Amino acid sequence: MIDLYTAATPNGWKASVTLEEMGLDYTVKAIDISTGDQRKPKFLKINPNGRIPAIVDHDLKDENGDGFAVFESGALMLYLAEKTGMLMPGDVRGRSKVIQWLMFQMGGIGPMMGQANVFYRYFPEKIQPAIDRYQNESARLFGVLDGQLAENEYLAGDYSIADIANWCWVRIHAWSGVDIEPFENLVRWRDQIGERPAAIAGLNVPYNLEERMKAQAENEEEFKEKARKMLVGKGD
Ligand SMILES: N[C@@H](CCC(=O)N[C@@H](CS)C(=O)NCC(=O)O)C(=O)O
Repeated sequence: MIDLYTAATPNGWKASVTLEEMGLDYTVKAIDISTGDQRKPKFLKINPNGRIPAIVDHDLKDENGDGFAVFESGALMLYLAEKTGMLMPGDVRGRSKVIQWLMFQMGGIGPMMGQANVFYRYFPEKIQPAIDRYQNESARLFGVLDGQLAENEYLAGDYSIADIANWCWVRIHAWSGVDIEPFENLVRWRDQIGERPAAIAGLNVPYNLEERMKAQAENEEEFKEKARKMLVGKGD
């Protein structure tokens, strides 16, 4: 059995969509990143970096006899792919291609869109050159994905963890203030993956963010205020 420590964010969905695609049994441990659960000592033992997602796989023991913990979403996805033999080919060339597009998300799409979110949505001051820098770089990276998807149904051979990783971020492009309509192949791929039952199920973990926001009438300002506090490590 696997414990998944997560929140309703793109990095969290990368883990839950992967687990859903693999049909693995897992227990959701919701971490409230707006109130600082991720900085509590108990969680820091699982992820010393104090970020979600992380898993503890109780089927494999660490050197102390506890369940094996994995943090960093990309490492977590690779671990699960290796554990199950799913969503990543076994041959050296195919495996390398998946890892390349996974690293593209980890080192490019994630950080650039993440900073676009910070400067476009959450930061109290509007620093236009910073907004432009991160939005333009995100758009440039979308162009790279679009080019790859013009020639290929998925990013690296068959549907893989590389698609899941990039998709979980690309789908929130509007939150980063970056349009994807000019990238028709990217739109096709975004919509295609969005119809997969496992993708739909994974987005409901730990809860459906859009429905929660509507139900709680949590307006954008409150959400942004929570994110601002989180940025300075001051969630209540
Ligand atoms: N490189 C990390 C990034 C994880 C990350 O930044 N997670 C965010 C949510 S998407 C988080 O935990 N934020 C809490 C905080 O900033 O304190 C990964 O891919 O797992």
